Amino acid sequence: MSLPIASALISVYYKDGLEPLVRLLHQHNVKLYSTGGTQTFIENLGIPVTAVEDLTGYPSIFGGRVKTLHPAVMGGILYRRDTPEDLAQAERHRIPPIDLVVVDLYPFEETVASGASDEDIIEKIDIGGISLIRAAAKNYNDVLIVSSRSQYDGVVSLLTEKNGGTDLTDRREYAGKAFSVTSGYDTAIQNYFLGQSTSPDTADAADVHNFQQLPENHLRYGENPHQQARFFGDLNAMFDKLHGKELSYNNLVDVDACVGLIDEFGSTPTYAIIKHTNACGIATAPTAQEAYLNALACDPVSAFGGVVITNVPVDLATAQELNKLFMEILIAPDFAPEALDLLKSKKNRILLKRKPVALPTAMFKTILNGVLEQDKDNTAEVADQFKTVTLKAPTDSEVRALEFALKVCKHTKSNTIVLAREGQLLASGVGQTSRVDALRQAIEKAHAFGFDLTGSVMASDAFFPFPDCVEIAGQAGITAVVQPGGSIRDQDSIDYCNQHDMAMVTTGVRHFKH
Ligand code: 93A
Repeated sequence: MSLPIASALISVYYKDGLEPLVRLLHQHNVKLYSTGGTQTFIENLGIPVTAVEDLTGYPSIFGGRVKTLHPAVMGGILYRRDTPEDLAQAERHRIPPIDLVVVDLYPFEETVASGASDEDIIEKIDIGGISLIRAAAKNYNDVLIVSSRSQYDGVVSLLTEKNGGTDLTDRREYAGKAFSVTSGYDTAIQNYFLGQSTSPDTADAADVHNFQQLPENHLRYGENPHQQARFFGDLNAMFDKLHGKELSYNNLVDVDACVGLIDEFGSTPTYAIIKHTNACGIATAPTAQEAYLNALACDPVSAFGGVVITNVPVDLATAQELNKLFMEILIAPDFAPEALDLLKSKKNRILLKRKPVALPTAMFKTILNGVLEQDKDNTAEVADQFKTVTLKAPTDSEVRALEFALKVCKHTKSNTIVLAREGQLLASGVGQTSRVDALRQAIEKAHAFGFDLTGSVMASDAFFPFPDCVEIAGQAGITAVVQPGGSIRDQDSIDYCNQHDMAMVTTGVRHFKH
């Protein structure tokens, strides 16, 4: 049965995004109580609100350290509405009920990350807000707790759907989220005291370790329609969606692959086309249009229905070419207005404008009865780290092609072989159980799309246990190779290269990706 809300206490640090919730509560005649800054915000909306001081009969003291910590507040949240003794005590002590608590805590982690002084950081340890959250979550039987600003939209939808009330299951769900907020908050404080706070360069990246604290997005389904799925994260912080439908689970996975790949390429105009997380085309060129056309040329068949990303604003000339492709998503740092108008002509095409946001440095995967965590693979070896192991050194152009191929290789599923020339992917073999198969697949694909591999280069994600790969590569006309090295039979591959006028460099760094 839906329980109506008659009164609410709102105490939030960041006020943005709060307005729709306050207006909705006002529409439902909810009596509002609030703390200083939040009270001013609500008053400025022209909505009546009672100061918490008027509820407690006590001023905010000690520079705001004690403002809601009072029996009238905690009691109003905690008393059991179905227990006669509690009802009698509430009446005797004139404690009115509080049916909804909305809190957005002091931004502790953000303050640490900003490099603030110890004194300022300590002041940002929220005491009253945490207590409000815990109290309201404990009494979820009677009270709804909204424990973070990331929940405003969700709660507005819920209250709209249920005509201003909530069911017990809703309140229990929000109580669960509340305890994950408070435990995440305390973990951040604990880390600070243990000297393990986030480093400044990842300061504004989402803390994925407490992922349940991040905004929760329901997805229509998971990897397949029979799988349910959610995404925890703030997509709005990362992208402005300029056009198109909701992103699906697979879209998100491909968008992530796109972002990881394009970030390897700095600011030289680059276009990449991704299918099932692997690049089926990528190119860098002096102009954006050329980069896109060269990327598309790699494998125009796979590009159909792909996800496209670029590191430069989309201009009209490139948009005219892009518009010919059926693609799911296009991601760019910006769009020229005429380009945007043109690209919007396809109803379902998703257009994302990417914002500069620091990304988490850790990655997770559930396996067996636990979770694997590892650092992201964030090195890509460049010319300085290449060690020439053959008699012949690669030419300058081959070095640039090897750098390019290696970056793509790092973002392609293992086992992989990437074939490229300067600024253009020619073909790759992806996700094969043998590296020889990956190479054969790549050669076959390159030929199928009309590329002559003479003078092209090859990158391998891991070392060659036998010389078979360089033999096949040499026969296909490939002249330079980059690989980690480290096989006990490295010399066999090197010998073959020396006998066939090929250059090989090693990096000492393996790039498996599964
Ligand atoms: O300093 S506190 O720990 N003491 C309190 O009693 C208290 N009550 C609410 N901080 C407290 N809050 C926090 O104040 C809330 O969690 C929220 O972040 C902030 C809202 O203050 P204002 O409405 O004045 O902007």
